[in-house]
Amino acid sequence: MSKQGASNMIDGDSKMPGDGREESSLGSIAERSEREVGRKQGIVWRNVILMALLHSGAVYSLFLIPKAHLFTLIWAYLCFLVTALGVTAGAHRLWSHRSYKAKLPLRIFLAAANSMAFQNDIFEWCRDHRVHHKHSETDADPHNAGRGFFFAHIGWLFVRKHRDVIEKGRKLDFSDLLEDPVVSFQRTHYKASVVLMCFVIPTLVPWYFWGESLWNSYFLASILRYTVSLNVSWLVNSAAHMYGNRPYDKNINPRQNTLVSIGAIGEGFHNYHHTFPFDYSASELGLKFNPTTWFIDFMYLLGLVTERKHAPREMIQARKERTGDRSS
Ligand code: ST9
Ligand code: ZN
Ligand code: ZN
Repeated sequence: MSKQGASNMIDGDSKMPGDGREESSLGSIAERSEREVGRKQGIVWRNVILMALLHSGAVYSLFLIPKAHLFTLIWAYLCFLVTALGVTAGAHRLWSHRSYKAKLPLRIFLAAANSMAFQNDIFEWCRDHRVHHKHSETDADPHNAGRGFFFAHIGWLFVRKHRDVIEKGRKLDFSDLLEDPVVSFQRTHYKASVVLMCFVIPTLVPWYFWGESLWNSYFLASILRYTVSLNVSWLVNSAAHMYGNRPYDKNINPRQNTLVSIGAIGEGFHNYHHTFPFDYSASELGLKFNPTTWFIDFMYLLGLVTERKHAPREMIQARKERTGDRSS
């Protein structure tokens, strides 16, 4: 593919000269070229190559499934669930949104689970996520869905960040994050923790406990599990910003997407989440399939969670009537 073709795919810009959609005023032409200058972000080939290798490894892993021990498959799924909780209950609902409080042992578990997810350290993940909420669907949004499905899904990891992401991000306060010693420790020891949690432990357990080959356990519990968990997370940025209804706010892009919610253990109710980001359940309580909420509620019963925030029913109803698309 030509360089221009590749960068169009990442930009999601399908306008063609002479297609009758040219800008009509000098002002908008100037604005557009300003935007394009900001978007000229060279492709980071290292990331493209690593992601291509990872995804090829994941496709190869599929052929190992019939040859693997049943316990290895169950283990790979358990690792997927822990990985997912490290992102949903950890980086997302606890550290990005502060939607509940967690005691030290739970924070340590969530940080270890987050290293298993290998999605950047908690500080960096939350920094990008807070900028995403504050500036959704603009150039300051790290995975701006306005630039198309591919960019929002994976393309944003293949280019340097738009300068607006960094400029606008610098104006936000992240001091609470590094004040948490667990977040700070994970950032300092991030590489070692990823090697251990994302690759070594998932691979060694099946080999040690039920004699699985190191080859099978590496490809199934590390490579395949990691690749699936990345894509499921990215679907929240891509599919759940494009497909689904908007019962809470029809003026924003994020949508309710049931399929994404099933994969992402309760994180696909994205119209609700962007409308009430402080809500620890990221969905209306009681109505939805939301394993992350069940986990947080269980930790609450164990005394490891306090101060779960939830939007009151009347507030939700009033908002639905005022800005919802009346779909449910
Ligand atoms: C990955 C992340 O996959 C996935 C996120 C998914 C999010 C989903 C959200 C949905 C919510 C619900 C959760 C559902 C989950 C379901 C789970 C189910 C399983 N503000 O970044 P740099 C500054 S990662 C302020 O290098 P470049 C800062 O000074 C995958 N400032 O920019 C920074 O320096 P430092 C694995 C900011 O050079 C400096 O700029 N990882 C901000 O443009 C440079 O930052 C990879 O593939 C900000 N927001 O490079 C690696 N940002 O950090 C990917 C930056 O030292 N990353 N600054 O303070 C990279 O290689 C690079 O970041 C890059 C951009 C090439 C993309
Ligand atoms: Zn969020
Ligand atoms: Zn979003």
